Amino acid sequence: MTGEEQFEATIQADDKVEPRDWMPEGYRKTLVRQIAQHAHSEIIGMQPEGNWITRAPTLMRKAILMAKVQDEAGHGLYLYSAAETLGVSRDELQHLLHTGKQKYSSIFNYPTLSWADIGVIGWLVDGAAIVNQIALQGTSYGPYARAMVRICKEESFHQRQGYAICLALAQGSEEQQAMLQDAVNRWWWPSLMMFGPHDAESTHTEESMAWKIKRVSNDELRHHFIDQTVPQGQYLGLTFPDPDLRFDEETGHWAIGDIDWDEFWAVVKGNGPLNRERIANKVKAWDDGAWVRQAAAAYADKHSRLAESA
Ligand code: FAQ
Repeated sequence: MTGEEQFEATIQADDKVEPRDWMPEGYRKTLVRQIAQHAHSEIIGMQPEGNWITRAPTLMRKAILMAKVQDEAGHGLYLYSAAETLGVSRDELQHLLHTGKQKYSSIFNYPTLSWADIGVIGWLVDGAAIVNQIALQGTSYGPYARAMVRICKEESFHQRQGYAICLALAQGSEEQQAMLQDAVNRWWWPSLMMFGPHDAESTHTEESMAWKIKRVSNDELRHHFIDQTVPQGQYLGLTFPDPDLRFDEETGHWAIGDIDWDEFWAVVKGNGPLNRERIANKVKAWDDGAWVRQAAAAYADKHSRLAESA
């Protein structure tokens, strides 16, 4: 069998493609783009919640939030490692992010204005992330699929800690309930946008589905998330900022109004509320951390020389 035939057979059999296997250049490039974008999202995604670590209302909430934000750093590292197996270096990927040549999820360009935002991010943003990532556990590239299994376990805790914050606020004072409702009003539509453009507008879906990189389309995942989330919001006594939201008896699914795609594309193109600030913070952290990378490299170099001379 040629490499190409082997690749096709692996995809057809639902087996995993591994780093040393032959793969089409387009498959490799699509994976690098998606995995890097995913990794960057985890790292940039630390900023909105990191912003509240010093202001968490209790010591317990602070400890939980610190663990959650730290988990996101870990997710970024698993994903950068998966991308590295495709022949790109982590430094190269950082450079592409810092210069705006690679993207990260639109959702992380919105501000966290109140403590309720932290609950709502866990409930809606991590909730949306899990729906997408559970499907990605079945992706055809082995290192990406395996990273997803571990990430999904941790995301499940993230979603629950967010919902637990929302539940406490929903059962709290009128002011706390209003704060929670305000956060839902601001995060609902951006969370739905996380799944990407409608299938008809999605540039990569057809090819990515054929290669089994993507297993479920953007719209299908979005609908799954809506069906799962609306009853959770109702349980909390919340409303959603969509006058057209209704349960469609015929389809058995929730139907929504129109998504504001102008807002989505403005954010994706760098003009969301906080795009510039997020990247500036990231570049500063990279520059400030140069000495740590140099020290780690010098330490590793010293130990490999010691091992060689032993
Ligand atoms: N933001 O052709 P498609 C997390 C771009 S979860 C920005 O449909 P594709 C956890 C897309 O890149 C968030 N850009 O693209 C967490 C493409 O542009 P390009 C991260 C977006 O790739 C929680 C163009 O639009 N999760 O971090 C977005 O087939 C809390 C056309 O779109 C992942 O990345 C967007 N939302 O499908 C962390 C999951 N949507 O590249 C911290 C893995 C689309 O041609 C705190 N990724 N675009 O210039 C995926 O599943 C896919 O890449 C999609 C997009 C579904 C996001």
